[in-house]
Amino acid sequence: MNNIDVSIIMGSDSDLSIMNECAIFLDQMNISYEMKILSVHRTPERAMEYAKELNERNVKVIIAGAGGAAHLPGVFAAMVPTVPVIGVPIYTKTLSGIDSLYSIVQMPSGIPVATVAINGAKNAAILATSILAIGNEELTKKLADFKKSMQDAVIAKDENLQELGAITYLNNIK
Ligand code: RP5
Repeated sequence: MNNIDVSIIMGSDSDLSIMNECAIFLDQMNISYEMKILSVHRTPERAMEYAKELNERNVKVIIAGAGGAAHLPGVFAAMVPTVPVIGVPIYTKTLSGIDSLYSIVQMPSGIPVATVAINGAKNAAILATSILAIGNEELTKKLADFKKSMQDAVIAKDENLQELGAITYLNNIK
């Protein structure tokens, strides 16, 4: 079994396009991960096996995305009790992802899932990076550089707005 820092799990391949945003960010940060489709409803035994496996590996963060009756993050928080779990509520057509959000965020006391916004997969990866950066100077620097580049982008936009005015600015970004 290979060592990885982050396990990215999701309930269905219909979650993959969103959850892949985690992979893109972790790649940018050079953080090792693996991705798996696992359902605590449709493949309960397989999910339990993988949870057991994670307990034996040195995985540092689990990111779990699920939609609807989204039990995957909570069950993994219960089954892998010493590893932080970040839950990503996936948007649903029926209830706009509110179902996923409430299912993931309302964990009982003692079994937390750090829940990001609906479809907030990139933020889940950023939060995972912050956790992994504790005591890791190189990763802290990479994360700080990323935050700085975000700041610079906002400042550049404001400078553009001041220079062009709102109408020209909006015409330019159409
Ligand atoms: C959940 O059910 C999955 O996480 C997914 O978001 C949702 C719908 O799954 P599919 O019917 O698209 O496979 O378990």
